[in-house]
Amino acid sequence: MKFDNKGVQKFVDDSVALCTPDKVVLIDGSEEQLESLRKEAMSTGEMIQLNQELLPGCYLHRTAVNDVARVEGRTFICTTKQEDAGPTNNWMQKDEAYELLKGIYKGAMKGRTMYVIPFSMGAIGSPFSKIGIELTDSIYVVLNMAIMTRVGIKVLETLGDSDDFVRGLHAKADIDEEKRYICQFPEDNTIMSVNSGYGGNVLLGKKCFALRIASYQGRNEGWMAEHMLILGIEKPDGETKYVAAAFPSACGKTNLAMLIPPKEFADKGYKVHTVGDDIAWIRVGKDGRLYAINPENGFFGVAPGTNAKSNPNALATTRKNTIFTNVVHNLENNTVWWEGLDKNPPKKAIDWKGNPWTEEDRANGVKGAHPNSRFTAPAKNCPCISDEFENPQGVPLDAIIFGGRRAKTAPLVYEARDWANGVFVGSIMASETTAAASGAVGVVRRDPMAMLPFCGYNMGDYFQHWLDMGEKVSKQPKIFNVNWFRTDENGNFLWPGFGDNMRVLDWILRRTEGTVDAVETPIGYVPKPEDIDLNGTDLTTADVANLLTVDKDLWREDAEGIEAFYAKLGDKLPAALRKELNTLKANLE
Ligand code: GTP
Ligand code: SPV
Ligand code: MN
Repeated sequence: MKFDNKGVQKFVDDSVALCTPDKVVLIDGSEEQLESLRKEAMSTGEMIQLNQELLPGCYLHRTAVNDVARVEGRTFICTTKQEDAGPTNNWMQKDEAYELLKGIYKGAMKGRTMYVIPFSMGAIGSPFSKIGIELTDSIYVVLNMAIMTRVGIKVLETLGDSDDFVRGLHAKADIDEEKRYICQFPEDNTIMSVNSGYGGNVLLGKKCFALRIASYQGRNEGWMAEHMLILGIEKPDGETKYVAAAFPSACGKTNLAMLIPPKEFADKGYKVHTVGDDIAWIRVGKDGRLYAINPENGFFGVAPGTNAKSNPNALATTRKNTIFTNVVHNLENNTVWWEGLDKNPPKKAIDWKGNPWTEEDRANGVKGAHPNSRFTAPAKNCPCISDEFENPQGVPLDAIIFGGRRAKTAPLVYEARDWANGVFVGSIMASETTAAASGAVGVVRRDPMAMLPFCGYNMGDYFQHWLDMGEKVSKQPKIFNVNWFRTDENGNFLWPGFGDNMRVLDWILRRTEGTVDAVETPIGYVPKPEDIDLNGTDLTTADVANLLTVDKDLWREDAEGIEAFYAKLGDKLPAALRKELNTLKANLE
């Protein structure tokens, strides 16, 4: 295969020589080519075509049972020096990693086709955008990348003869867990992923490029790549304010990004516009404010729990041209189902493992869909997609919100005192683990800025970069922390969440406008309970007061955890954050 771009030519030639595919096919971005690939995937059973009347353009795919989530233990940052990956990443010396991987990729595509996917993260040609080339032997990956990113010839034309592109090589190989590696080489703009066929491990534009490689690029080039949704909130006066929010995996980004305001807010004229649900690239604009784009072109969302009440916009987004992964196949009408979709699980069904899902299974509480089952849906399907979605300059941010899944310690919402304190608040985030990554679920761990699994360099340097970015902007967004997941002694959520989160966003916006007061606590500012609009809920001001308590004993315990985490960063820990921790401790005395 011939390319005008010398760098692309060499990358493809070297990879072909290593993986020895039978055929090489360039993905040109045309609907005809994608359609023929869908047909091929149907003929081999890789994808199942769903009911085309009810779900036009929709397909179902099942991954291997041992391959259903990101694998953090097998994800590596490969650099020359270990210090550059830092204490929070798995590290491999980069030359050793190349050697090891060469052995695994050797001949891995024999008898298979290698697809060459030119893709753009961000609108093609935007000054915010970056280009990648993913080579893969999976049609499922090609079809997902065609939804999640902008793919095709146009991308190659935009790249021209530039060498500024990310090289991604993915081979399914034998889906062998023992030989599964997700390796990022930030110094070489290179990603190598092998022995997996699942989402975040193989859609290389997403976590591998848009966060791990891009966070490193952003530090060198003076911008930020963050695990954040981007949301526009239109107020009754017609003005739209934008916020970005970082929550760990499966902690509510897609849901918040597509929020439908409660009736009382909608009646007043509030509307929500989705810009992104997972990743934000943030730069300083000409006016000195921070601007964010969503580099993706689709949503790779968690299916379970998505329903007409919790997230009608997400559900509507998945009604056409969507790929479902590891959900229940409803054989009654050839559609899909998952836990939390409705109260009528199909009687005739196949579970995510590909086995009949019987009455008995259901009675025994055997789940039909994998807890990390997902939909891949085009952003343009979303009923509330923002008019600014394609804006090459991005949207200006008024607030940055951090948040996690904390049963106790964190209050419903609090506001940082200033930028440095806000960086501290992000750096001390902790959250219960979820099914989005393999391993135990429900264990509290430190997940700074929701970037623990995604920061492509030393976390201490990353914190310093956050502090430095604050210095570069003329109008800093205010920084907040939210927690939708506080529970009572029986484990029930105390806050209704979902659409009702608008009530907290409303307070956040009013704080950015300086039109509402707050109460100072040892950790920052919390609302006066009566300032959270409860109109239309059965909550009382006392309930909100309870959600806003800052328990000094719990926070003292947390401060110990922060201390231990900070200790790991050694002398990479910025002095400003050490000072913030000392202030917190003093405030808790
Ligand atoms: P990734 O795609 O993995 O990055 O996840 P995400 O952060 O986009 O999470 P998502 O919005 O898909 O939500 C994950 C889970 O959290 C789902 O089971 C939701 O039902 C649940 N969830 C989301 N928002 C809320 C909320 O406000 N309250 C409660 N109790 N649960 C929520
Ligand atoms: C996450 O885990 O944060 C996701 C899904 O958004 S994945 O693409 O698998 O990373
Ligand atoms: Mn995510």
